[in-house]
Amino acid sequence: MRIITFGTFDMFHVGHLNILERARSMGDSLVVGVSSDALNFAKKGRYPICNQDDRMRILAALACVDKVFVEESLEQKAEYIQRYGADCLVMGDDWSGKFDHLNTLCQVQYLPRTPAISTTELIEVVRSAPPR
Ligand code: C2G
Repeated sequence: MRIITFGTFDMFHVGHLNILERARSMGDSLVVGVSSDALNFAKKGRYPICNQDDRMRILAALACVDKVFVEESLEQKAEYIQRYGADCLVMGDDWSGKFDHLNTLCQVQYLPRTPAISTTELIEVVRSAPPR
């Protein structure tokens, strides 16, 4: 069973690792679509802290990840699922219901997010740290 998931994975943290390890444990291989810098800019009006090449290198180095590719558009998930022969799409439950229409192509599973950690909070913590 081949699992596919998508994300930005900026400032890689344990919430990211948890969902990737859980996704991998649901099948035999895990393919990860990493959202491009341009996609992030279009969606959030800012670039990620870490660029897409670095984000992809970090993901590719993980034992639970078998393949990494660039996600150029949020609307191309059906194409990516078919291109990589995925049997199951896994996303965190902040995306709950958003990809249900893809269940004609593969299973769609939403896993609970890891509480109390996010890239946004990490950026806030670093920003508000007093100067040494
Ligand atoms: N995540 C999690 N727990 C957290 C933070 C994130 O389980 N505390 C999960 C998210 O639910 C997501 C994955 O980690 O499934 C990647 O999160 P982000 O980098 O925030 O990805 P996002 O910008 O939501 O994805 O097609 C989706 C796009 O690529 C954007």
